[in-house]
Amino acid sequence: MRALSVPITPFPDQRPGTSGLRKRVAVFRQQGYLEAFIQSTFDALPDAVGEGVGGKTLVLGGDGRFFNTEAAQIILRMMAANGVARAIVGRDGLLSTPAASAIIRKQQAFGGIIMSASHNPGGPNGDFGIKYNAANGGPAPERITDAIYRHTQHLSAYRTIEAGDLPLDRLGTTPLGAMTVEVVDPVADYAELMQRIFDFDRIRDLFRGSFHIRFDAMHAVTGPYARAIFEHILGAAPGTAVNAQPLTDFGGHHPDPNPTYAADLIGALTTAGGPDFGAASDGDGDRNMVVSRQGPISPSDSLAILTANARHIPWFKSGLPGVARSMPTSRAVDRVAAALGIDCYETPTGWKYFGSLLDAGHIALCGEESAGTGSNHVREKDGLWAVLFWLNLLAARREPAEAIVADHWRQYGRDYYARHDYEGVDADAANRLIHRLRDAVPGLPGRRVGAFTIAAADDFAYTDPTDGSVTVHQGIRIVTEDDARIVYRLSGTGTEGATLRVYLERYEADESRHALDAAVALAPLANAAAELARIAEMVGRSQPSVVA
Ligand code: G16
Repeated sequence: MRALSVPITPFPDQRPGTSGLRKRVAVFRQQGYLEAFIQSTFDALPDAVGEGVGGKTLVLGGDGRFFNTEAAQIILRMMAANGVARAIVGRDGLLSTPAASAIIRKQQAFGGIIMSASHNPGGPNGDFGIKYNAANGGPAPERITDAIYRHTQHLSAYRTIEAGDLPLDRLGTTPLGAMTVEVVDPVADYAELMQRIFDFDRIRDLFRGSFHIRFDAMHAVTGPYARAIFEHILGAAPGTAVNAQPLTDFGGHHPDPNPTYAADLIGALTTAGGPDFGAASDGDGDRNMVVSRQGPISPSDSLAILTANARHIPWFKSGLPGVARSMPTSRAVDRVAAALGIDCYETPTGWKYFGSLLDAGHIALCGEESAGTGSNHVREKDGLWAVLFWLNLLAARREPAEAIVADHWRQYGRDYYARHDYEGVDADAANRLIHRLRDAVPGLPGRRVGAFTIAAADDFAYTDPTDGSVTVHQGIRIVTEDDARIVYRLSGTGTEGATLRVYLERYEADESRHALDAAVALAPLANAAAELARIAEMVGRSQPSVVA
């Protein structure tokens, strides 16, 4: 097979964000666009980690969205041309993000390439994305993503080989040039890992009774995983996994498990005679939503409840060294960590910040408000793992999920929480709003806004305790005298304009006030947040586009 070096002009817009590079499919399909990013990644690794991909094993898989299989073939040819010795690929080019992380770790691979734009819509008019995961199985740290970006700016050619497409629908090993391509079952290693973490016998017992769950795979990558694990291994009723066939356009839906896009699931749970427990995962299987018969359990509460109940899980039977949450996630887990006498770390948004704490053994459990929960079993957040954690908990406590939530609030108090997103706003206007707040920070303490008096304000900066690296400008934090909190930050994952996120939380110790609607409980704070940032005036929106 002939090796080729194809000349190329750089694409200046290839800066990887929170989760790699995400763009419209049409952008990725421009001549040489995908290739430029992949070649830059390969070229950047010697600078960033001291070694290149030559002679190494790499893992490849994606969430099955439009362009997934085409991209897999392009990437495999480029891996072969760049001297990779062995490529491990999920059948049909599929691997959930946590399963890719698990395989990288199990096979001690050098790294992996994940083709996904996570929860963003798919199809020819949707989004595509690429991210590089390092040898620990986690998202590339900044020293790698910065090096990739530098290389994208002056790349002049990419390397590939002349070869036809490989049959990725068949398990087995095929040579591609001097490289070996191993097509593996995307579910097998992951399912085996889950059985080492949770008490599957206990969960099987639960399903033998009258207990029913509904898992919505949203036509994304977790369908085959959910069928295999819930229905075949754990004995849940056939049909437990709905929308379980991965589709390239996710059935025209938005594969984002939140109350807006998973409204059907919430409807089913809150209707008399419906299932006892519900859950959903996103495009690439790393996010989770869990739903009791009283509606969705907020990701921040879920993290706190899992931390408080970790002792029920075999994997955590010797306790937790510490936990972590991203800064905008509610402080519910902090209260549990304090009661358990363990450390609680507050990190910037982005799973990679948890990775170094997990690698160093400082924490074993972590999560974020954006529907991500995970542990030291892989280095990505893990949707199905979170659902299994809840099932193991329900099986151990033999109480309904809503009772476990109410009991938690009784013990620790309730942190009312909501996120208001202003999507697709003008990027310059959104940046001006954040800069204005940043400049105002020193003068905010003591100032009144609506019914609140500001006690403290800062622009969140983080020092990684493992290597001392400092990350600045991670969001404006405002804490009021009665300990309510407002956070403003711009999303790092959108593909159109900017998304302003406003995070609201208020603590309520009084049990008789735990059953309020979160929107009602947070309305005065939401008004204060809009007023303080002058949102309507600065970005021209009087209402958020999504309330999560
Ligand atoms: C990614 C990151 C998460 C982050 C989320 C939202 O998740 O891995 O750590 O919380 O984006 O980020 P932002 O608020 O900047 O949009 P995913 O599921 O999109 O890969």
